[in-house]
Amino acid sequence: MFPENFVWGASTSSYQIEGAVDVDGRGKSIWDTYSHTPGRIKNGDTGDIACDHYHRWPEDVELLARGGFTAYRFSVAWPRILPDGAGAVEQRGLDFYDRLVDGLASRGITPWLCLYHWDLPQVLQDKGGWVSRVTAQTFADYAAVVAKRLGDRVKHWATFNEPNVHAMFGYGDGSHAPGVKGLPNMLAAMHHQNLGHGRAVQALRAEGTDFRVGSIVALQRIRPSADRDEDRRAVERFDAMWNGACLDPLKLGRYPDAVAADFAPLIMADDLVTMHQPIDFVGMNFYGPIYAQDAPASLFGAWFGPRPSDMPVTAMGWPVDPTALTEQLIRVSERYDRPDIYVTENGACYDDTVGTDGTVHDQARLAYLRDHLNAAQRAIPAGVNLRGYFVWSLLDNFEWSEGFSRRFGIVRVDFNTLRRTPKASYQWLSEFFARQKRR
Ligand code: IFM
Repeated sequence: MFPENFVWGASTSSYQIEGAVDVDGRGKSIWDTYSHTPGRIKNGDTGDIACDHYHRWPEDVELLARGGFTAYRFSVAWPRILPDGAGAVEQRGLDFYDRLVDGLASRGITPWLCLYHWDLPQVLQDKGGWVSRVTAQTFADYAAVVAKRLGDRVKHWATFNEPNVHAMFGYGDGSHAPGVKGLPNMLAAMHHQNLGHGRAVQALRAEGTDFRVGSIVALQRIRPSADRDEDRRAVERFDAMWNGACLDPLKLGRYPDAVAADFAPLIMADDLVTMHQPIDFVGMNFYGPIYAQDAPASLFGAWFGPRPSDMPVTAMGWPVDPTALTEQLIRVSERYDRPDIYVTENGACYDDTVGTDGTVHDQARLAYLRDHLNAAQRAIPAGVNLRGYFVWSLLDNFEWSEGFSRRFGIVRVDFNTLRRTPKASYQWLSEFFARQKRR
């Protein structure tokens, strides 16, 4: 059993589900530009319609309520609120999230608002995006706008979702929007998001003394691809860049030793002090262990290597090993002196098959969730202050460069009709939540 008051949530993100990209004055984001660039996304998919959550949100809130979820993490699309990135506020964009927050409250579901899940206004990218220092302050100003409007009802705030992944793939290897490449760009994008986090925390605190504020980072267990000294050294660098670079400055006020020299030229005056604001929780997105190998010619000298050949994988090719979740929770807890931790994303992509009666018996996903919940639970007696678990994701959605070809949802979305059908994993989770609440 999990502790009483444990938070049972589901996570989504704006560009992956909302659609309605030209509605109510929304500006363009980097993902609009990227997905409309031929050859970038599998099958030429875009988020133009996605799950049409912008119009169908009442149905989605109903799914959360029926599933027994006590919390819902969504992200706000910055270009809906500030179509020009800064300056004039689009009230209709705020109205949408206002309705959503009220809808959640009416069903007793706590909103967890994430300010940034990768959909930067394109106009800001045109000025350098996260490679530019200026974006950090522009982000904090945006945070204040959202908090002023929703802060009377939203008390749980995350500044970023996976700034590490966004920087690595969006500004490092170019496989995500905005498609920028190169180590200097990646490092700048990490540093400026860290700075944006610090300034946004200050802005949020000024708006609400009762806010619970944190950041969400993809935190995976990193293991060597092979039993070689080179790969063990690669693990140290990969771990520092992947797990440490967007969390050590926030929690410890410094960059990890293994990458400190890389960031040194970017650090100005009181940057590290600004990044190191007290925060109330660490959000940990976990999918599976990463096997790293020495790769001198790669982006930062260490990269993804082969996994053990007998290790099961999801349809993304990601290794499945729940013990890595327990280990990583303990590691994060110990490194940062036992903060409150929420698993803010965990889930699995499998190629679902639809039965003749329309049902989806996603046994592999169900087993993945069951085993990872067990693994998360095992971290608690080891001293981890684990406070909640959010499944990724409520709905099948736009899986970035994979488009709609990859499904992570516990609810199936037919992307022709937009019909939602809860899968067996949804049913199982809702029964699991009910058992947890009954005692
Ligand atoms: O879909 C993504 C999400 O946007 C961020 N974390 C990982 C998920 C699965 O790839």
